[in-house]
Amino acid sequence: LCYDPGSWEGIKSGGGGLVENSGLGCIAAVAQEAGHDVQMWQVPLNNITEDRVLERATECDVVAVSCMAYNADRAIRFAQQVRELRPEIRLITGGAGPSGMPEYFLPHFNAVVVGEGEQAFRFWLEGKVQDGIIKSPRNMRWDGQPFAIHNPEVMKNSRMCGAWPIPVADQILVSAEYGRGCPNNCWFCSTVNIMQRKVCWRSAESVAEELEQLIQLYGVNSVDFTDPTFGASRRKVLQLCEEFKCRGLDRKLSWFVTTDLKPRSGTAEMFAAMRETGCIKVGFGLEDPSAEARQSLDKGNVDIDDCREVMQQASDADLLVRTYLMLGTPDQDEASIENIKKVLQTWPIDELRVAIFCPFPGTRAWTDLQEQITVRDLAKYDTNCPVIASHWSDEDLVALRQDLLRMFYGSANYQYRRDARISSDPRYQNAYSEFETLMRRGGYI
Ligand code: B12
Ligand code: SF4
Repeated sequence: LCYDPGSWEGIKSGGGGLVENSGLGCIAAVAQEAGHDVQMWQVPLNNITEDRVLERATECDVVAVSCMAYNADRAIRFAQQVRELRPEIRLITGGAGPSGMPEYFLPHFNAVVVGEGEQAFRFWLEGKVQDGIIKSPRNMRWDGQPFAIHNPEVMKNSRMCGAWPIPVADQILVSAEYGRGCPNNCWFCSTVNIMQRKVCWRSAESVAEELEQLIQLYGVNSVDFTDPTFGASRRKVLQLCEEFKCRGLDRKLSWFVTTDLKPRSGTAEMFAAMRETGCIKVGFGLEDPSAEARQSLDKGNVDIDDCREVMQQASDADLLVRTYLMLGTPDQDEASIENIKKVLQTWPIDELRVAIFCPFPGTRAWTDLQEQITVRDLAKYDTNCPVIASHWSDEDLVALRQDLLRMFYGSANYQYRRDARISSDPRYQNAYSEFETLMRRGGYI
């Protein structure tokens, strides 16, 4: 049994989204390929209670749990309950949480995988590696295999807010992976605990084939690529766009990617090709627009004007621009906020996500900030709760985030861009309305 003990709490940051856990799908696929009967559950996306999953778990031989830091204690509680009920069941865990703090999980699981899980899990199932902390070494790296199990019920319930131009209610969303790995090494990021820095790509054909199957089987119409830096290779992106075009997927799918803000030659052409083949939105981790802040976050030596230029290129290609910001980082103060406000009023931004800074276990930020950490309860490590002492009180920081979101969505910049979209394609009207209703319900606007 493969399980993700999700929870709704982690989904509130500035609009939020819900999508299947594709890492869990990769693990499930390994077990299935090895001939095991596999079931996969994700709370709350599967309409199932944790108690019911527990009942099912006790009928299995192996229970594999995927989690982040914020649901680490839920994952551990679940493992403890399984052990109490049937001590002979073998328990294994992996994902962003266990990869950053394997020792924390070890007393409750037979094995804890650090990093990519496919090979490590396969070898563990075959008895080729022993119980304990399994660090995914070089020869256990992902080999670009195109499989991951997708859970139809989870897909039906998946929601990526603001998935324009498809209104949220009509969405059948799936996660997909083209490349794995991130060439950057941001100070606060957990991804570096999981993936290597060299990006390893699947073939464009295998991604397109997988999506074709998912369209046929489940009527999927939107795709969230989980690649940390989708645009790291223009050549690979153009290959994928070409493949989508040849197979007519450009007319069947809307897709969304996240990429970095490094200026690269040919980026404008790459964005144009993406837009032409169904990409609707690109997310950028700006985090903080001040050059000093970006330097201390180790966001790479990219000039802030170049960051704006990359976003402008995406916007010029008619892609919606989603921007991620972080609040409450150690160096931020009032001047930083003024700078952020200026950017929000003038840069080409269509959608904003604001996270409260969180030093995830296992990151450099976690090590460096040990003395500033005020909250040790991991359930709060979901980027909605302040967990370090910052320039603001906790209440003020949360209020500041709300103010920034309200300011942005009430700004002339946002309204102007929104109205321009709707007049260019009336289908945006419904999508914007649904998105704004969700934002209002969440108290973000
Ligand atoms: C897609 C994504 C989402 C999606 C889907 C989340 C999900 N349920 O999977 C959405 C948008 C919903 C989301 C939300 C959140 N996310 Co998110 N997300 C990502 C992202 C960009 C990609 C994850 C992914 O699919 N990767 C591809 C798959 C193949 O890799 P993987 O999941 O790591 O799985 C591999 C290994 O980890 C391992 N593995 C995983 N599970 C298991 C289980 C077993 C048994 C084994 C053996 C191995 C194993 O093997 C897998 C295959 O190699 C990562 C950043 C990143 N690039 O990794 C952040 C990331 C995972 N998210 C993060 C966070 C904090 C969140 C939120 C809490 C808050 C927020 N602001 O977004 C919410 C929580 C929502 C929820 N209820 O789950 C953090 C986690 C940090 C941490 N240490 O806890 C990350 C690392 C980003 C970061 N800030 O550094 N997220
Ligand atoms: S670019 Fe994104 S995924 Fe890569 S290290 Fe930085 S924050 Fe992490």
